[in-house]
Amino acid sequence: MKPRLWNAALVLLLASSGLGATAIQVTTRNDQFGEDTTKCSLREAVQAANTDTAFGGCPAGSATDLITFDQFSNQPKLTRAGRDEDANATGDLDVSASGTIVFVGNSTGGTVIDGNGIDRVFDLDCRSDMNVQFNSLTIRGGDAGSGAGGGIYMCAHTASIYAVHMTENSASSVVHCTFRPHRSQGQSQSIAARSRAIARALRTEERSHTMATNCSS
Ligand SMILES: [Ca+2]
Ligand SMILES: [Ca+2]
Repeated sequence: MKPRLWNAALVLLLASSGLGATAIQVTTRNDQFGEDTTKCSLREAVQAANTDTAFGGCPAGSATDLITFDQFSNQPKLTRAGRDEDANATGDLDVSASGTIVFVGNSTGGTVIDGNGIDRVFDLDCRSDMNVQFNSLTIRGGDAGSGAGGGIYMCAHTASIYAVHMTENSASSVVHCTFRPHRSQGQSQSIAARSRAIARALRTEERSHTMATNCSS
């Protein structure tokens, strides 16, 4: 995927925030939560962004957070079992930060976030003051169980996906999306969107389509 696509979106989003972004770099693929303060895991990065407090080796977040991945963290795998938990300690990654949080991978092949079948991968809280964006990464292996959104459950004020590959995600409850450029309707087990969330997946598991928009449960 050409980086300028998500770069342009990122610049627009950060410019609209009116604030400088705090960079939080993930430095391990291990699913840590408070241990090993020499390494910052993806779950710990989300926690630092949620709380605007340094956590587990990650720097404190701020109103606008930019979560990036170094060369040692390109395949984060969730291993902390425990569904139906919204404190970000187990199962899915619970994003609940006020303000803006942007996940920026290195490429769809280079940054692969694996749900490992223990839960969905990302759960975006129903906050009216939260905006979330995913860029240039892959989300795979999420399993929402009886719920919806095996890859991402979106209930943030706005949520956008640019140059993201969703694959091997499963959910018992599917949602309907409009796929572009063919403007056809289809179902997605990867994405469930509510509120004003907009899903723009440039590559999805629905192979005949390139973008998924206006998903609704
Ligand atoms: Ca750590
Ligand atoms: Ca969770």
